[in-house]
Amino acid sequence: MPTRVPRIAPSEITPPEVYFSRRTLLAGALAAGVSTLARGADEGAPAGTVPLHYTANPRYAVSEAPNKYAEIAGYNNFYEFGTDKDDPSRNARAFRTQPWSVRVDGEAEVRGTFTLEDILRGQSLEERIYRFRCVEAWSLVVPWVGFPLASLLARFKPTSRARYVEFTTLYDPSRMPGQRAAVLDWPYVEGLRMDEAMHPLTLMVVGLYGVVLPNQDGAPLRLIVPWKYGFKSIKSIVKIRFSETQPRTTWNLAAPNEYGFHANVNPAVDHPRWSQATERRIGAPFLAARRPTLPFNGYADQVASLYRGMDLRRDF
Ligand SMILES: Nc1nc2c(c(=O)[nH]1)N[C@H]1C(S)=C(S)[C@@H](COP(=O)(O)O)O[C@H]1N2
Ligand SMILES: [Mo]
Repeated sequence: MPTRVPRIAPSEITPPEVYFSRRTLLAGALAAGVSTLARGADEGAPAGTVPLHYTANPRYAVSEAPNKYAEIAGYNNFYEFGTDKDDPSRNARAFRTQPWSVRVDGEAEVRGTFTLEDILRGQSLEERIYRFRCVEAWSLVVPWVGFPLASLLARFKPTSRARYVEFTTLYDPSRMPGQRAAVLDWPYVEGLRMDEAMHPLTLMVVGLYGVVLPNQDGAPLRLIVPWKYGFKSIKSIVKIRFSETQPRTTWNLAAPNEYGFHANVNPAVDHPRWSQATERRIGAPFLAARRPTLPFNGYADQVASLYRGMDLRRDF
């Protein structure tokens, strides 16, 4: 029988709204404020954003200059809120992410429905400055705030049959207007092999630039897998399912010859309709904007061994 993570006594339950906006966040407002200021007034998160309590993890920080908050929050792919890059920031403004819960299912001893508060309990948030590379050949450097996915998945005690983990985005056309059109096969689904999911680089993200994740970036909970093309980094997650077989993934279903399951950043394997050899850094001056794409997006030392023996041209 699956067990459940013990629930706290009703008298102790703080509504997620209060928990996420007051206890966790404002407790660290001072520390968060300091690091935001250190970046310079024009690059930090604007007024009205909610600071998070986190520590910087220099071990996972690229030396390239981070993009500006306005670039990260204003140039998005989130088809649930429209297909143009500036649609999500406008159309997700009214999206409510509280209350939020995540259903955990499949090959795990611990299953059930967990509130965002349950998911965050016991996790300490860290900031990691990752390169982020979209399959459309643009890139950003983003100071994400989150916690290793591995530390969340371990709590569900995956069984020995769990070889993959599947993630699902919220399906609610009344709140996600882009879902009223059949642009993609909703809800958005993605998946990782267990060893990829448990890799220390794989981050469950709740914020960026020291503040709570803007809706357009996948609030309240999204994945970041920095060595894979951006479409693997699924947003607004409501379901996690452990499985024995490889899950279906949205972009692979939409165009299997263009988007593979693995989707490792690979300058040597072109997209059928364009080159993947270089990328355009959003916001960089025109002449500096184009730069060579790195194998595994620059994380080869840490992840190439996961794919030893695989033909990455065939398994793209
Ligand atoms: N649910 C959902 N997740 C998604 C997408 C989407 O359309 N829907 N787009 C993906 C793609 S293609 C990219 S490049 C990144 C963009 O993340 P960002 O807007 O935070 O930069 O989100 C990924 N996650
Ligand atoms: Mo993307």
